[in-house]
Amino acid sequence: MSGLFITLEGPEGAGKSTNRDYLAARLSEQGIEVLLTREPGGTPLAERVRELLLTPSAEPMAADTELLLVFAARAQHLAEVIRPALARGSVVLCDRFTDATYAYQGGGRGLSVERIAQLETFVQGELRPDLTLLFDLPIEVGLARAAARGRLDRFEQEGRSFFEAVRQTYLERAAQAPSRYRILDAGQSLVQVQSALDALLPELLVRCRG
Ligand code: T5A
Repeated sequence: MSGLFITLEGPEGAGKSTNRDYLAARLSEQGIEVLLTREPGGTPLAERVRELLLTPSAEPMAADTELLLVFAARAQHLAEVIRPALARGSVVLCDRFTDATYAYQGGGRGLSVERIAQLETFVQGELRPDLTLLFDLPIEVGLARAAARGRLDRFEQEGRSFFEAVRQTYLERAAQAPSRYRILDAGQSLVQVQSALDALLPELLVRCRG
């Protein structure tokens, strides 16, 4: 594969989608072919799985069901979108990927890291993100941003301890593999976050032109 796989991660309301679009515009201006996508989702079938995962339901979803649905959607997304784009040499900017599974299903739900790692290898083989931008911010700031948009999805209805575990897991993973992660302070104003992204741009352009 010759493209570059960049993921954006972080707790709820961290600004991943907003900044994914901003970064895509900056890279496109420089003549880089960028593919924007997201998880769960990214294909029609995977978007249907996303609906199952995000829509609140009277029937509680078992944590293992949640984990398997996340990876089922990912398998489709990889086959249909991510692997072909990387093979074409595109830069793929993906709003959440498997770090979110470690953070939400591992940290938040308390599922075994070993089991997640087994599924990761089963579904992805050796494919891992080349670079991950972690948008970190205090839980209450992100939840307030999410709440300001209106109705909360199934994950956003979780309690504070769930999101603290999510945030902590992200930070621990970033500390374990610092060469893959760039941590941005997403609690700042949007202008400040985007100026931090601008500061990363020269490095990103070098890697995109690889
Ligand atoms: N999930 C996902 C799993 O459990 N396991 C997995 O493996 C995967 C892949 C997906 C859910 O699925 C879970 C995690 C999630 O709960 P989602 O909608 O993709 O849901 O993720 P959310 O985090 O819920 O998406 P949000 O849209 O809430 O957050 P974003 O994308 O981080 O934030 P964004 O850009 O939409 O911004 C939110 C609001 O804040 C404003 C924006 O304008 C917007 O209104 N904003 C700022 N305001 C002030 N200052 C800033 N710096 C701002 N940045 C953005």
